[in-house]
Amino acid sequence: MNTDKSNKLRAVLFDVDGTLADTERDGHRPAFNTAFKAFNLDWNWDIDCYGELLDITGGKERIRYFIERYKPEFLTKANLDNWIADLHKTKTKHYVSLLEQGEIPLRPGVARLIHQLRKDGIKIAIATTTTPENVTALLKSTLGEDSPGWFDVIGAGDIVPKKKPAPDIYFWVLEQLELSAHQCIAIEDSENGLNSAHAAKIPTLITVNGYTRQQTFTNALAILSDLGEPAQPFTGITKNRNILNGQYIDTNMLNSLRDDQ
Ligand code: XBP
Ligand code: MG
Repeated sequence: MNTDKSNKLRAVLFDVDGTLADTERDGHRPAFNTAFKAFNLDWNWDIDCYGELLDITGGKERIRYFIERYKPEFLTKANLDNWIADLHKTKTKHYVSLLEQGEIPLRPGVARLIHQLRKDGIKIAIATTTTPENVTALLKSTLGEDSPGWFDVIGAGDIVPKKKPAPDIYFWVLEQLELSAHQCIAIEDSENGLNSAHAAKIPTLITVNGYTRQQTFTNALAILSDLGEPAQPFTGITKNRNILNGQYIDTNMLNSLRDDQ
């Protein structure tokens, strides 16, 4: 257990999907649809339908929920769990190859902030529900071949039994980092992600995207359009619903947002 009680920011814990990159609509969704075709299924998750399904975190869990809700005739299939796992493996293969083609860029400010945190000696970690191969492929295709090694901890997928909004993945990452929640900040894009980090008592900053803009985000340190760039400022409000002044998120602003909470 960590005994350093100082309030200095020691680590930033990044969510992946929707936070590092807008992966859901044009990445995961088409990869699921391609896998369905490969399995001779006439299922198609359109943009709106996928938005609803995003309430369920985890690809395998999302497929199971879809079956329970819309295709109950599949519930009697022999070895349903294995079949879902195979279908999901095919989806992962398609998703990774999409990333390898460089189809999905990082969101504004993400690369800049990661580089600055490394320069400032602040640890960086990943806390995500998605499959580990997906994280590595996204980092390599956007930040370069070595970039997965920049992260002090990568917590992903089935490494914990309960996915977000349960706090398990954040507890796991904190334990690996040997840090306490108050020494960290999490960056998330969704209410499920916020609830997960908040349940682990980690102060959390939100950058919204098309699928999550309407969510309420009670308990977030601040809600931003994105992390911003010097030439492309974010728009945002603080926890107390004050307009957040500033242009882009850097180490100083992360520290002051935590101090103001
Ligand atoms: C988002 C998720 C994931 C992805 C799909 O994770 O819930 O399930 O939609 O990835 P996060 P898999 O926002 O925590 O990064 O199919 O590999 O589960
Ligand atoms: Mg997310």
